[in-house]
Amino acid sequence: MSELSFTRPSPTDFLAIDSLLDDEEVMLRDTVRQFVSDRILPDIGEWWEDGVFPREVAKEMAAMGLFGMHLEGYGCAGTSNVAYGLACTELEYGDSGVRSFMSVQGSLSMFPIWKFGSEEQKETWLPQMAAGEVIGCFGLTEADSGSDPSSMRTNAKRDGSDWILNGSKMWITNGTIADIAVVWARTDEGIRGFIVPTDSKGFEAQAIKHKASLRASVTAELAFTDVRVPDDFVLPDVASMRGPLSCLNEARFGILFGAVGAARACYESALAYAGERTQFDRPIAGFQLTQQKLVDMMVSVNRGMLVSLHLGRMKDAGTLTPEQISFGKMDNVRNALEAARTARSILGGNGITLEYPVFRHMANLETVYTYEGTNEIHTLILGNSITGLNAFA
Ligand code: TGC
Ligand code: FAD
Repeated sequence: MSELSFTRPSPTDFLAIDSLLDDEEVMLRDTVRQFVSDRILPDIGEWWEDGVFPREVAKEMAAMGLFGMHLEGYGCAGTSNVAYGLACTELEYGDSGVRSFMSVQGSLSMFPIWKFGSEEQKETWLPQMAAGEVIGCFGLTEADSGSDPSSMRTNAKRDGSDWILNGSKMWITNGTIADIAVVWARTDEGIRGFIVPTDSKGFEAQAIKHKASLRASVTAELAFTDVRVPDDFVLPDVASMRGPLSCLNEARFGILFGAVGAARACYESALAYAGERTQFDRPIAGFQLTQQKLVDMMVSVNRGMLVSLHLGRMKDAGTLTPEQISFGKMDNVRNALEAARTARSILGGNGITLEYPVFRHMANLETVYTYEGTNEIHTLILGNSITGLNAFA
């Protein structure tokens, strides 16, 4: 009788998901992982506490080709969607704010220009944005229009060959450090996208202070008072909510991968802590209740990664639908938040400090749960999809 022998699965890649990646994907993943280990993890606790994200780190991300990496041409790296997703996972292992920076630059600011812009707009802006020389932000949400952005009040009216923009936007990532804002506004022709240089007369950005989440990321309120925008700064190829919602598909896709990174960081931190921390003369990892928590987290991280990879392969094949992106965003983020809370409990009192990454991730994930479509909105998108009944209003 032949003897069967099995290698014990890795606690940090239990289902051997690495084996589903090709060499190029592994290389990219490892490069970003190293960057996070060298440049983010040593200082992120301090940045988070101080409420800053250093611009030079963004420059380094640009030099690695991360901005607009899944877009073709115009100085962009043109990687696969899976590669983009894996980069998000690694960056968010560091901090959701770091991944946010990449999402906003690549998926929310560069993508609309790449998808809906004129040839001249693409050539003007995209190479500089890929290089990190121009930083963008994305203005969709308003104080009174969050989950329902189609109720926006920001508006633009034609004035000769220019447009006059009035209104305000709320919760805008990178708003105070951006060089351009892609602003979505109501016009007589529908919802249009405006590329607004942030030094335009009448443009104001004010940082939102006292955040208890996503602190290593700038969030701002934008105000537009008779901002004059030339017609050739308006995105020509879309005039409806399809414009901003298409950008959200891209960013939500990055988030569904990213959230798994945050969950993995929490799981690994709790696993290491539980192995070292002794109570009642034994490591707390030896208690059944702790093992249950560790196993739940491990399963959740592996399942989240499998879902992400599957959706990534579908996106690369051109078959992924917005509703399927909602599936991943909704489920991976809520599971990551649950994992972070569980990890926090394993760390006991230490779990509430910034000495460990867990509380920071847990607080960040409250934002991730809310932005890019709240958990409830994605639930309703899925409900609509499977029943054919719209329950939004
Ligand atoms: P609806 O009437 O269904 O459709 C209006 C038009 O849009 C098209 N469409 C889409 N196109 C592309 N992708 C999608 N996912 C689309 N969903 C709808 C649709 O075909 C139609 O096109 P057309 O040309 O026929 O006019 O849309 P609605 O206005 O009723 O919206 C429905 C709803 C609630 C799902 C939508 O408003 C929504 O997703 N709300 C959530 C808002 C949200 O996610 N905001 C995020 C703001 S940005 C942000 O949070 C950045 S965080 C920073 C970071 O990522 O780090
Ligand atoms: P609301 O829409 O007021 O929702 C409040 C609650 O009501 C939620 O639980 C929601 O799910 C629920 N709700 C609403 N409608 C329904 C419904 N029909 N059925 C059931 N429940 C419902 N936006 C940008 O445009 N650009 C950015 O760069 C950006 N960055 C952000 C960064 C941070 C740190 C944060 C916190 C937000 C950011 N946002 C950005 C805004 C974000 O997208 C919104 O906060 C989000 O869409 C929710 O809108 P709201 O906060 O107005 O909440």
